Amino acid sequence: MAQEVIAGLSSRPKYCSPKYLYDQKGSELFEKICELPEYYPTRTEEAILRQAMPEIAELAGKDATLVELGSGASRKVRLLLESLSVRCYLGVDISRDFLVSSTRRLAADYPWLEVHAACADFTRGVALPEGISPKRLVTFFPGSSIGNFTPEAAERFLISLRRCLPTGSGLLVGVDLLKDHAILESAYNDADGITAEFNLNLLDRLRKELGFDIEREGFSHRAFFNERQSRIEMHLDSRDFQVLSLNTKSIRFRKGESIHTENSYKYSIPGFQRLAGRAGFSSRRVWFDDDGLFSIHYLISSSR
Ligand code: AVJ
Repeated sequence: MAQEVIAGLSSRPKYCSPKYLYDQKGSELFEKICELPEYYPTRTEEAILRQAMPEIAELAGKDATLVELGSGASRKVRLLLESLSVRCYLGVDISRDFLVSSTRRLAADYPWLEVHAACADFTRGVALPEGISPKRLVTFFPGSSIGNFTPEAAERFLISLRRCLPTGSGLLVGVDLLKDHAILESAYNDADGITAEFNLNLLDRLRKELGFDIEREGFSHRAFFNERQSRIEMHLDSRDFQVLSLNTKSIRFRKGESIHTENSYKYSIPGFQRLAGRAGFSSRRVWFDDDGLFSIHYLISSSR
């Protein structure tokens, strides 16, 4: 983490991978974001899932193994576990304690289910742990987390995922849709400032875990829609000129210079289908809400 963060802060423009937003506090703040009135993705995805469940169950078939990427609080997956006849579940998340407590809860609530947890950074690639039977596999990648990747990286990620799945495996992926910019921007600039907290929490983490002399008071949250790139960008803007030090390293900030902490790409339905197609996944079915806010795709991995 230290190496990656220092490399990002030493480049121009400065950036930090969004995966570092998810320490225990960050994961908790993200759960709060999901309940905000402005943050439509979570509740919209959940409503679409509920409606689509009979069709999803049919596509997934019986006795499937369900792998969830970025499982977090493992809330949405309960819908799947209750409606599909899943035999085995694997939750994958970078936030260790959070992962352990949420998969423990799943195991307690569903005694018939075989539950596995893998604390892993899946952005580095995916491999199934031993003991996971690869027959009838469905991967669940909810929340439009795929939007954190650039389209090129999303394509590479899907290719690496496809390579470790048996041909014909299902991928159920939530994808946030392009829409009115005001709706998008308010989802990342909520009135209660929870998203700002979530973003600024990264600085606390750098101070506590890596020993940076960095204070959240020196920065402010900024999020906006970049139309040309079709993405929400989240930044931490330096309020003033400042120099941060870590051991022998020093990192200078101009006033207003930012750390780019997250991208959240927004797609059209055909745009995402084309991307998945280039990675060797063919579209079986896509569901979306009446307002066209969010989409869920059921894709099948092909053999090439
Ligand atoms: C978890 C990556 C899907 O991009 O909307 C929410 C993270 N960042 N508010 C998103 C997030 C700020 C979220 N993802």
